[in-house]
Amino acid sequence: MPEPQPVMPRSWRTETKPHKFCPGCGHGLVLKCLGEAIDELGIQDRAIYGCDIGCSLLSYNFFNVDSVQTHHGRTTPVVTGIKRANPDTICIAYMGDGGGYAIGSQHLVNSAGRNENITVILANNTVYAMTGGQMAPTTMPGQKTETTPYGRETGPTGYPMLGPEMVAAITQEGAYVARGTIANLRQLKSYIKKALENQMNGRGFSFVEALAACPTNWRTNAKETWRFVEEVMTQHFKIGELKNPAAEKIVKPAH
Ligand SMILES: Cc1ncc(C[n+]2csc(CCOP(=O)(O)OP(=O)(O)O)c2C)c(N)n1
Ligand code: SF4
Repeated sequence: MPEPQPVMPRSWRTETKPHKFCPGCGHGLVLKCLGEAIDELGIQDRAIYGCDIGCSLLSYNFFNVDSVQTHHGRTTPVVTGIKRANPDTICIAYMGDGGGYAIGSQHLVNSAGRNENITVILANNTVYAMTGGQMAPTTMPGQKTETTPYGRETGPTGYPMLGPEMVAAITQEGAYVARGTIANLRQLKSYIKKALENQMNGRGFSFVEALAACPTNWRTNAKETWRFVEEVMTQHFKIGELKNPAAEKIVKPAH
């Protein structure tokens, strides 16, 4: 009897699987939620997927949808241009925390400020993973990285960037903003679905940060990886919806 195959989202390209992420990587889980969300909303034929430089680029051929891979930090403006030229498409920009909060932060801020009708999904793994695990804007206080070998000191380097909180503060009415985690995939998928529905309903900017894992650069085993995601990251990054126009109220993240 042939081995039962794992169920993949219909919008994934089966011929490019197994994917190229390291074992235990968070990117694959976030993209599984995105794939299932695309399937359940029935938007595969009009979805456009953009990915950044960083480990997210390994997903350039991940989906069976029109896809584009951009320069580092530039996925948001590329996807904005595609959406403006083709308003009937559903445009998704996928990136890491370095791409969204460091080199591409100006694009995130300005597209959010203009209430562009696109969906940005950002995997926060607390490091610049693809280049070998340097400190990122989201590195946790005390976290050891290639460039903070004694742990991140908040004095000279500040505190981890609170992306969804910033986006919630600068967006107009109509924006959807949430932070989910790979430790709760059902919830993360529901946030991504609501973000896509926000765009489908023409309400404007939608943004989901997903707490993700990089065991390769964290140098953690499976148990340590999950402990870092569930217990350490959530001390600073609160999970929940920050703005949900469908619910017509601002929801405080759960503490
Ligand atoms: C303009 C430019 N600057 C710097 C780099 C080098 N670079 C490639 S990936 C990367 C960091 C990626 O980190 P992040 O965006 O957090 O994604 P991750 O790899 O963690 O998923 C950097 C600095 C580049 N490719 N292009
Ligand atoms: S280096 Fe980290 S983020 Fe990149 S594929 Fe490996 S586990 Fe994932």
